[in-house]
Amino acid sequence: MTSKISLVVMYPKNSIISSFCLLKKPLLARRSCNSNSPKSKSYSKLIIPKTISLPPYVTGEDYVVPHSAEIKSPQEINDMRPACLLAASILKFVGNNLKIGMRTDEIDALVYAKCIEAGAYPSPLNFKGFPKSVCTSVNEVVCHGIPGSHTLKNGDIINVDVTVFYKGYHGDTSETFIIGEADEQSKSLVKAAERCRDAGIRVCSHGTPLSVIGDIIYNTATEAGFQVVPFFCGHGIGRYFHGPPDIVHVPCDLVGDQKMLEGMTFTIEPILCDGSPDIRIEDDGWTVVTQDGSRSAQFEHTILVTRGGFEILTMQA
Ligand SMILES: [Co+2]
Repeated sequence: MTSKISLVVMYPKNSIISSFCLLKKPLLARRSCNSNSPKSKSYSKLIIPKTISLPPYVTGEDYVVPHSAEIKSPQEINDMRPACLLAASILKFVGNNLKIGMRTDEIDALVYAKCIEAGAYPSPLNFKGFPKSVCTSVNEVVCHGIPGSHTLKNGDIINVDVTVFYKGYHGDTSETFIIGEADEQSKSLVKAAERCRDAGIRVCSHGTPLSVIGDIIYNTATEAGFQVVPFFCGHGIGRYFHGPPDIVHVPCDLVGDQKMLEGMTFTIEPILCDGSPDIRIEDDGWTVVTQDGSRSAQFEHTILVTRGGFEILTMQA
């Protein structure tokens, strides 16, 4: 799941600046960049079995998201692995079961059932008021789509974003799937989004500036003829769902020269669109759509920075 950017003047160099209001928030507001303020919060009333441990934002316990990027110990990394692998396996299961005519709330039910069966909590459920267990973002929906009555049609593209809370840690991964046979433009958009994520991952290594991720993603998208939606970033992840560092998917001077360090875990999750990257948030306070109705695609992994490179934690062997 993406976190919302509120960095000042967040836009790719040499590109048309979007007028979206997030751009104008003061830098001081930066740490609130993970916060959403839905106009109507509709918390789910689903009953979670007592055997499943709940994240603090559900129990109401105090918990501290670190103020700076956390360096995890080898033990903490090992403790986090099962959550990441579980998220990957649920995403794969969902991907294998998508079909024309399926409603997005059936996908939600699948994810919920798979989590409960594994003894995990579906992280999006009641996270800042998100009402479902997974985000399903179809076609022009950029991210944070709420599963509902939308029925998948031939040629749709859908991002399914799975995050689980398991054994005290979150693991976060998403993919965009093509339903049936899509047109060439959609296919190349989806391929480019995956390439961008993977290019962003490949540059990760101890000592590399975090800003390099946005540079390579932006260049890769541009070469493919697509734009990166700049308003949503990857995020540090661990015992908390969203924390520092922000992983900005476009070149941005304000990212500064912070370096990746061995033991950091964060997500890389660029969103590409085949039209203007301007967005609008719908009245439910969550669903983000492109202003011009153009399609968007996103891929995400949770990664670990290592001494010599990276490890993709949400990749199954
Ligand atoms: Co995420």
